[in-house]
Amino acid sequence: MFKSGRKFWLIIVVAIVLVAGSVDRSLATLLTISNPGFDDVPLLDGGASLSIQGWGGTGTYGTRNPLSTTFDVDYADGNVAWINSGYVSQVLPYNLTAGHLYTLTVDVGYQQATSCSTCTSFGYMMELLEGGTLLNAYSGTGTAGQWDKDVSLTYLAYDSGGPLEIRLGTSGKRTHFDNVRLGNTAVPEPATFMLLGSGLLGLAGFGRKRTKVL
Ligand SMILES: [Ca+2]
Ligand SMILES: [Ca+2]
Repeated sequence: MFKSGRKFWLIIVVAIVLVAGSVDRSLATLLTISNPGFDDVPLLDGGASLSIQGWGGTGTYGTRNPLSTTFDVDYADGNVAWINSGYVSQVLPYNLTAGHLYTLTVDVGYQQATSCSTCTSFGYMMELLEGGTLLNAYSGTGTAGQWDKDVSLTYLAYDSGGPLEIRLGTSGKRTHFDNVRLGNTAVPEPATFMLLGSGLLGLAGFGRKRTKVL
């Protein structure tokens, strides 16, 4: 009796873990960002413009197609965003949703000292906002000539809110960003687990009753 009870509980736990796992995987998506790789407007190699399609901002910023000698290794991902003393931002067509985990990921690069002798400050920041309110921020330090790939921050939403916004900025000169991604994963809440558990218990109770009658 005790043995079969333990087995029953083990089955419930495994079922919950399996269902929760599949829910988590099926709801993990990348949210659509306008011009996330800054390649909407084609530029010649070495070319630059003082605007970024789909993005607003402060300070001086624009789109750039780096020359092969701009970074230590020839940059292979087309255009990038560049910013001097300010930030670029984009409000997304998605509202903050309770129970979702958001992961903001970008690549950050600084050109070689030989191509910019006055580029001596390598601090940058990335922020995730909701309705103009900061949710989470990350401040990092880059290296001349290098790209830091997949720099990320996360935010787990306990409450729903207004439209999500991404900000990428710097107090320095010629900070480059590329490949902006915002992942969105629905996280099963403890309440979901409890509902699921009680549902399974109800089924179990029903099954036991029938067994008794038979
Ligand atoms: Ca790009
Ligand atoms: Ca190039």
